[in-house]
Amino acid sequence: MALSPAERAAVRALWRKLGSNVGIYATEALERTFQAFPTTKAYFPHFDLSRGSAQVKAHGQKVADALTLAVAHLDDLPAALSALSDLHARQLRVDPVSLRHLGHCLLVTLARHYPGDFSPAMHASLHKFLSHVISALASSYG
Ligand code: HNI
Repeated sequence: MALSPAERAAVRALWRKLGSNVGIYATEALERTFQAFPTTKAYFPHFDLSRGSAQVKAHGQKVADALTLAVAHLDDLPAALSALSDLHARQLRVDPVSLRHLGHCLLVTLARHYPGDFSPAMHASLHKFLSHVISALASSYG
């Protein structure tokens, strides 16, 4: 189900607050994903995955930019993310479970850095947003 107007407003408000820090949090979320769900590391054999890796940081910024694009296109996520869906589902064949692991770690990271904003309603809104992003990315899978 699409995000309600209130859920969209919550996601947009938090994103405004994140400002230029989205890359920092996406990087932390990637580091958490690799540590908490080590099977996800298999997709990055060509990366230095050690803590503080410049490659992970650069990749975190790319993930962050894609998420910011998604926030700007809440009405039409599948179209906005169609090229990325093709990349993840068809070319990289990232399994949907790994996508959900990163979504979970993004949620944990944001809750940790914005505890005062993380009401149950904000939690639900972000979870729904991330679920939509993940569905869009996995939509070419098959
Ligand atoms: Ni993902 C590349 C966004 C989840 C594995 N990924 C990208 C790029 C973006 C991106 C943007 C860069 C594309 C380009 O260069 O054209 N990835 C996202 C987003 C999510 C996500 C928004 C989920 C919220 N990716 C994942 C997950 C995995 C993953 C969960 C594997 C566990 N992604 C990759 C790999 C690449 C990649 C592998 C290529 C990396 C490289 O540079 O070689």
